Amino acid sequence: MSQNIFVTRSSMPEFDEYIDEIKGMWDTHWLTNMGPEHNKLKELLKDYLGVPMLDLFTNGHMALELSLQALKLQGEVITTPFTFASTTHAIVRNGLEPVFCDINPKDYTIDVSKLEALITDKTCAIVPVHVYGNVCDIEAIDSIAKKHGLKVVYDAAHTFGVTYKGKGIGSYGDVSCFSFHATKVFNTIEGGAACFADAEFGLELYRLKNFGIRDEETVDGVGANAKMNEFCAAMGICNLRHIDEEIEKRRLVVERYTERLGNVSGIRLNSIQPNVVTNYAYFPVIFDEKLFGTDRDGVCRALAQHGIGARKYFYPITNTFDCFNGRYDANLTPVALHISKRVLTLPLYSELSLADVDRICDIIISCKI
Ligand code: T4K
Repeated sequence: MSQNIFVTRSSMPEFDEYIDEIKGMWDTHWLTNMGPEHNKLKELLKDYLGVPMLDLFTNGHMALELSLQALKLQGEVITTPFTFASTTHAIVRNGLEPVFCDINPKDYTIDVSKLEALITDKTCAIVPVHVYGNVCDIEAIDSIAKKHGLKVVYDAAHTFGVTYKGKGIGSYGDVSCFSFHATKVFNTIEGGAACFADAEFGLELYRLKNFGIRDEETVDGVGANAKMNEFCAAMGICNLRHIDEEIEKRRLVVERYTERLGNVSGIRLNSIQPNVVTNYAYFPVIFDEKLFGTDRDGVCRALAQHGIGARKYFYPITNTFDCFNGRYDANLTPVALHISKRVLTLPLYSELSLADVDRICDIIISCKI
C-alpha cells in the first residue's frame, strides 16, 4: 500500500539551503527579538506582496488579534462564520462582539448584499475572510465601510501572493493579515504578517507584539509576545526563493483535479475569479448528495479507507462552536451552514503527483451512485 496522503504537506527548502541561511547564527547567537533574518524577510515580503508596510508575527492569529487591538476598537464587528476558529476568536479575545454575516454560495466570502443590514450604531469594523484564496468583494466592502465610518481588517490567511486588479491583496483594507503556518502556500514553520499603510498604526502594532514596550523604561501598552524568531524567518527566506515554482506546481494539480472532476454531476468545484491571480491554496469540493448519491461524509470516509486525508474546512462553522454556548443562531447564516455540511477540501500541495490525484479522483468517482 502506498504512503498516506494528507490534505497538505509543508513545503521545505533543500536541507543545505536552510543550513546556509541559519549558519551565521552560530557566530552572532542572535536568535529572536527582531534580528537580521527577521528584518531581511520583512523587506523581501514587502516587495513580494506589493504592500506599503508590513510586520511579522509568531503566527497569523496573533497578527489578526493584535491588529484588532491596535485599532482600539469597541463594540460589534461584522464577520463570517465560514472560517477557521482564529478569525472569530481574535474578535472575541479583544472583548468585541462578533456579528455573523452569511457568505455567498459562489466564492464562500462575505455576502455583501446582507452586510449593511447588520450595521448598528455599535458596529466598529468588518473582518471579512478571503476564503481558500478567493477574494472578497473588495469594492463593495470598501464603499460600505467608508459610508459608515468602519475599519476593515481582512483575514488574508489563505491569500499569500494573490493579486486583485494587479495589486497585492494585502494592500486592501486598513489591515490585511496573512498566515505563514506550515500548512500554508508559503510557510515560516509558524508565522504571520500584518500589512497596512498607516505608519502610526504600524508603530502601535509593533509595540503590541513586544509586550507594549515603548522604550527600556516605558511600557504604556498591554501587549503580548508575538515576535517571529530567527529560525522561522530563515525558513521564510528560503521558501520565498521557490514560491513561484511552488504555486505553478499547485496549478498543475488543480488543473488535473478540474479535468477529472469538473463534469461529474453532483460535484461543484471552486472557480477562479475575474481580475484575480490566485495561489491555488485549497481545493474545496461541494457534494450535492441528491445528485451524487453519496454525501460528503461518505466520500471522506471512502478516501480515509485508502489512507487519504481530505479535510472538512470549514466544518463546523464558528457560530456553532461549543465555547459560545449557543449564543449565536447559525440559522441566520444559512448558506454558510449549508456549505459547511457539504464541503470537502482535497489534498493539495506542490509535490502531490498527478498519479496520486488520479487515484484520489478514481476513489471519489467510485462513490457516485
Ligand atoms: N484565519 C484563517 C482563515 C485560517 O485558516 C487560519 C489558519 C488562521 C486565520 C490562523 O493562522 P495561524 O495562526 O495558524 O498562522 C490548520 C492550521 O494549523 C491552520 O494554520 C490553518 N488556518 C487551518 C485551516 O489548518 P489543522 O488543525 O487542520 O492542521 P493539521 O495539524 O491537522 O495539519 C493538516 C495537514 O497538514 C496534516 O495532515 C499534514 C500537514 N502538515 C501539518 C503540519 C502541522 C504538514 O505537512 N506539516 C506540519 O508541520 O489546522
